[in-house]
Parts: sequence; structure tokens; C-alpha cells
Amino acid sequence: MSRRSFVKGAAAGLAGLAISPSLQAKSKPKGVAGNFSVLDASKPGGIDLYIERKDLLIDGKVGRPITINGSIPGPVIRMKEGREALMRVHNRLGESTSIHWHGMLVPFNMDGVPGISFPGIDPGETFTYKFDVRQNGTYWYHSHTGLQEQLGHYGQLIVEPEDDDPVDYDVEHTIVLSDWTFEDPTTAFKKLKTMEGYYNFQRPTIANLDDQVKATDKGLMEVIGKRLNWDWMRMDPTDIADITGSTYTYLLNGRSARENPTFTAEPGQKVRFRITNAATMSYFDFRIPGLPMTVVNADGQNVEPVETDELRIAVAETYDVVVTLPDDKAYTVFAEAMDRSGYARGTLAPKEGMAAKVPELRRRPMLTMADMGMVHGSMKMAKKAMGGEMEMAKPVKYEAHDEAKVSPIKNRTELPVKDLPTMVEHGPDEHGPGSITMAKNAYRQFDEPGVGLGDDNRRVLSYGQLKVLETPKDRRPPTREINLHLTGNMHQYIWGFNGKKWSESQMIRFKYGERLRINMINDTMMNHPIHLHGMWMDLYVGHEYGKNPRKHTVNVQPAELLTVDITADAPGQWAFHCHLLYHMKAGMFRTVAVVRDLEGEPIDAEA
Ligand SMILES: [Cu+2]
Repeated sequence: MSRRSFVKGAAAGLAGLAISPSLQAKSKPKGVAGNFSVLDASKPGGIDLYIERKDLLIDGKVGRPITINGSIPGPVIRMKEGREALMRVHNRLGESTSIHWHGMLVPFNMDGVPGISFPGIDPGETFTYKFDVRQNGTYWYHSHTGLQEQLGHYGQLIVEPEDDDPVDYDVEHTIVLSDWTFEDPTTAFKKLKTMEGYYNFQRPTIANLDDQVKATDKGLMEVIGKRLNWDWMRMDPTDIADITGSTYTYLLNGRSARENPTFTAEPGQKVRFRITNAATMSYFDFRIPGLPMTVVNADGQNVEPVETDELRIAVAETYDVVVTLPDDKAYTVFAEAMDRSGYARGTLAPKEGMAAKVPELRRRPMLTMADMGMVHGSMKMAKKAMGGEMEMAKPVKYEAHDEAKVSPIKNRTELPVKDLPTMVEHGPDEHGPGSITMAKNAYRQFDEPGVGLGDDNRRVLSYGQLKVLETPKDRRPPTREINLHLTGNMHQYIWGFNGKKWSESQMIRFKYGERLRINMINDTMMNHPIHLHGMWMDLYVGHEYGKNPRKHTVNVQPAELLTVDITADAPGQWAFHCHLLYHMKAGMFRTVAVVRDLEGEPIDAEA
């Protein structure tokens, strides 16, 4: 390479960064986050992916992420439906690694979860992933090893349809949202374990009571009274996120808000954004001020187009939206962290170098008693109400109980598929110290956009608006149901299901070929994005049964009762877990075994 071309290359790599030449020389940055490539895994011979620790400039500072082919996020991997995909993954780390293809239906030994579906990829080793692609849409991939995902080990995955794409668009852009920290993720996890609320600097205090009065439209005495109530419960109404912008830099395609990554289109063109939330702990509220968005795809599945102004994207979900660039102006692509502690941002414009006004962060939302299921009546009414009663689960001696006990095996009678109960009351059963609080009631919330949304005259997407474009093959009514409580103890940072961590739990068994139902009951005051590997979850949102959306990740809101139906058509054993990385690490994880009989071992699970 000539010196001239080298200099040109380096300048291009640093474009858009406000860095003085002297700083460039001193820190010798090896590259900038966000310079990722596009690879075709369906081409003959497949592709090679190199996992490597590397210094990169992130938000202008030197970080040491886990890169894939030299970048964070990793390359956009494209595949074709009906063809084989082949990826050779080379581990150049000093530790084991893995790649999980999130939302893809693959044989279990290609699913990439160490300890569940394969042993992991040792340092210096190469693992070849090979599978037939049987679906299309927007997906993503990431490490399923330790806390590697926090270090940048993720990327987008796009599967092109075999037949005509029902989505009409002129230009396509990919968006990977994530949360980066310059801290060691292991240190962050330790802080969460030992210092409750460590990253939550926005908690209400006497000093900011005035702000709270403004934020909630309540009188001072009422706010103080409410605050005392929360204190008594040893909970915190600002527990919106465990980790916040105090440590996180929110990234869009590896770029910080001030780096302003730009997406170009001609005025009049229809732009399809494929959006993945690859963050470990952060939900984003996504909007493009001034442009209505048409949602066309959710979790890789085409949906009936629905127009909206804003959508909340839970960790691990994907959405595709189509917008039309109306003129030769710039529009801000804005992804605000759910707890309002920061944002990721880009620009849609006819050319590079343009920018529009960046909206201000909104006020941090406050949880209400209703979010803890403390108020009777409809959620809409309840969210406006204050006060109410609180039931505390007494921290009784831990008593192991069989998951099968809460998973009654019904006779093969068909369960209803319409007009399911709108509310359940929490029974007298205790989940042990793994669940410090219980919502007294859990409610259907599929028409609720979520805490902090829907109050500012914007249309906000809710799950209830999602309808599959084409009814999937198997919509038999389920014949068996399992109740799964989402439980947690924030003070000890224990997260689990039915009061138990993964290490204390048994496999959840699905019978091969059956249709079964899981009722998730969120006993905690946090949102949890629950992900099932290998099989779809048909999400009950009250439509005609064939129209309910199909998801790989479902967000369960505080005190929500949420129901999914599943066809157990994937032999082997699979991961089923909360996709908040530190919740998963703390134990909010189950092994699902697809078995021939409900007492038996997983089918073909010798790997
Ligand atoms: Cu969780």
C-alpha cells in the first residue's frame, strides 16, 4: 500500500470525529467502532467470522471491545431463505466464546448456547455453523457466553425471502442499538450484586421533591406520602433500569449520538429501517420526529402495516419500519433510553453532513402502585390512581418445589383461545426469598404502550396492534398450560422464575408435537424481555387466534399477565430466559427440553 492511500484510508476511518491531529497521533487508535461490513452467508463456501479483542475508538475514546471481523457491531450477515447458511467462527480470544443466531429456527446443536446446545468454542478453535434457512426477516446474532455481549459481540442478521417481499421500499438501512460501557462488565455485575441501585442516580430524594411534584402533577404532601409508602416497601419508583446512562454510552451502529451516523435517501423514497435492540440492559423508545413510521415486521415476522409515531423496542426485539423522506431536509433518528438517562441518535437525510434538531430527553417516568399490581380495576384507571395496598411476600424459609407442581398436565382438552382472563390474583403460594415482593394482581397489558409512554399525544405502538400478515401453519388450540412467575429480589440481585434461579431448577419439558401454553405472571416491578430459543411464541393479544403475532422475544411489563402458545416442534434442549444480560447471569434462565414423554430426557440431546 502506498503511503498516500494509507493516509487517505486513515482519514476516511476517522471522518466525523472531532479529534485533534495531536490526539490521533498520541493514542494511535486502531480504528473506529461502527465500520462493519456486509457478508453473504449463503454464498458458496460460506463466510469466516473472527472473534477478537481489539482497541477501537468508541465515542472518541479508546475502548477494548470484542470485535467480529474487526468491528462492533459485527458484520451484517445476509442469508437466503431456502438455502444453506455456512459460517466458520474463529475464536481469537483468550477465553471460550459462542454465537447464537437469535430468532433462527436451527437444529439445537447449531443454536450456540454453551452448556445447553454445544460446549462452546475454545480459544484458538474454529466452529462451523451450518443449517438450512427456513424463514426470512430481520434477526440478529450475539455471544451466549458469560458477559461477552456487553463488550460488543453482536450484529444484525437479515434473511432475504425466497418469494416476493410483501414490504414495499426503495432503500434499506440497518440499525443496531446497543449500550456500551468502558467498565469491565464483571465489575458492573459485582456492583449490582453488592450495591443495590448503584447506577440509579435519579432516585427521588427530599432535594428533588419539587421535580417530582412537577413530574407527577401531584401536590407536595401527596408526593411525600407516596415516597414514604415506597420507602416502607423498600422499593423505588425509579427502578426503571438497573444500569443507566451513568455508565452507558448508547450506540447506534457502534456510533455515539454526537458522532451522528447518517442514513441517506432521495426525497420521495421509501426507506426501510431494520432495527435491532442488541443492548444488554437498555430498552429504547424509537421515533423520527416529523415522520410517521409504518411498522411492517416484528421479530422477523411480517405484520399488517400499522402507522405509529413511536415504538418501544425491548432488549433483543427487532422491528422493521418504513418511512418516506418527504423533502430534502434532515430528520433525527432518535432512540431514547427508557429510563431517560441518555439516547442514541442518527440522521436520515438526502446527504451526509446534515443534521436536524435533537429532541430533549423527557422526564424520567415514575412507576405507580399500579405497576406493582396494587390497584384493582383496569390498568388505565389504575395508572392514574395513587395509593393502594401492598402485599409483601414474607421471606420464609426456602422450600424447593417441583416445577411440575406449577405445571399441571391437563387432559388433552383444548384450552380457550379467545377472551382469556384479564387478571389473575396472586395465590397464597410463596416463591421463597428469591421473590421479595409479589404483585397482588397481574393484568393483561397488551394495549398498554408501557410506563412513560402515550401521555404526549404521540401514537405509540402496543403489542395489541400487531397482527401477522399470514396465519402461520399450526394454530391448533393448546392442550396444556404452564404458569411461570417472573420473580426477583432486587436487594440481593437474584432473578428467576417461580422464585428459583437456574442452578436450583429443573428442566421445563415440552412434549414433542404438542401445542402448549405458558402464562407469564410478572411479580416484579421491572420489564423483562423473555426469549425462547428454537420455537416461536404465539402471543395472545386478543385478536382472532390466527392473527395473533409470532415472537421470539416478548416483553413482560411490571405486574403483567402475558400468555404465549407454542408448538413444540424442535427436538433437543433449548434456552429460555430473560434477555437482560445481568438478569440471565443472576439466574433468570431455564432449560427447555423437548421430549417424547413428559418424564423423559430431551430427544437427541447427546451433544
Ligand atoms: Cu429480567
